[in-house]
Amino acid sequence: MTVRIAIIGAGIMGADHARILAQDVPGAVLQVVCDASQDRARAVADACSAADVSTDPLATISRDDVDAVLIASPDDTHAPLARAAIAAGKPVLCEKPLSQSPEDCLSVIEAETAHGQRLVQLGFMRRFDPSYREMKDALLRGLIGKPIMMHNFHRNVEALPNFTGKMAITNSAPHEFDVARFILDTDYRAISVFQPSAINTAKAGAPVFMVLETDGGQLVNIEINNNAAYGYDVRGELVGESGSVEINTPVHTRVNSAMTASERYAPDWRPRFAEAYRLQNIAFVRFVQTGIFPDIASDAWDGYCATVVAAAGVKALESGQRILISHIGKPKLYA
Ligand code: ISE
Repeated sequence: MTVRIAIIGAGIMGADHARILAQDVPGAVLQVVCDASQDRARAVADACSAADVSTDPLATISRDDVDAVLIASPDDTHAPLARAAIAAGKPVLCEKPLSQSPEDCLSVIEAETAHGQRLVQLGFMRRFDPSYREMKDALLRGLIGKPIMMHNFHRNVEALPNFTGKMAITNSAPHEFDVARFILDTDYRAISVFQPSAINTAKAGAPVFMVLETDGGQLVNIEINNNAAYGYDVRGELVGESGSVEINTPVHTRVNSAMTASERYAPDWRPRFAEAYRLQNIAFVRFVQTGIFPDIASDAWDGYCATVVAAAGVKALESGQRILISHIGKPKLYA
């Protein structure tokens, strides 16, 4: 079955998803590109041979020639558009975060529960990244013993002018909240947040350092530094009682010259996680074709859990206190 997909949002991620679907995902057809700017929608549609463009997301979602929806519009539109897709009974791959408000995430969960079936696959693509997959696999095979700590570093080249410490927690860190929770198979019980005092406060994107305590008794630390200057760099190490697993950045070459060996960094997350996005989008199309939710993908419940942690993290940053994390019981649909 060919899956006709509408992409809502033709910005950085919408354009990237359009390219991936058009080039790398057998069985997917790019049916509509929808964006508030008709010109932007047209540019992406032309580059990826989409059949049509639109500026109306709700009308796009309900079209008869659209089987599934990919949401890559601004963060605050994710939950309302996901609810619209659920109301239309259409599977949706929604970029992270599901919402920055736990209540708004719950409204998506309620809509899905009323529908009786999971339709929302959330774009926490790191679960599909081969390095994190191997980390989880090594843990499950007992190669490192009982897990006790996980270290995470997440660095961007330069923060956008509006990027705040709060956004580091609500926009960047949810990737780590989700992937560490996925690898350790646990929820979190508390979060503490620190910022170095030796920072240039006039510059957007101040670094944030978080320590999370899990229900499984592990410590998870996360450095978010959106002004790392030298490249996009994501590192991680899972430490167990008898070993550890570090993730490696995939690089194809090392240049040896003038007594020096050098490797390139990606300028942003798209090349670093290209394989993860590709595998995630293939899994989504298979989900639409078979009705079987991909076993490793994040769902609306996972989106809610990440947002609950982010909300607690913001409180911890603002208050300087360790904040306890709690959420509602897991609805049956997500068990
Ligand atoms: C951005 O919003 C993303 O989602 C990227 O995956 C992440 O690496 C980046 O730090 C975020 O700001």
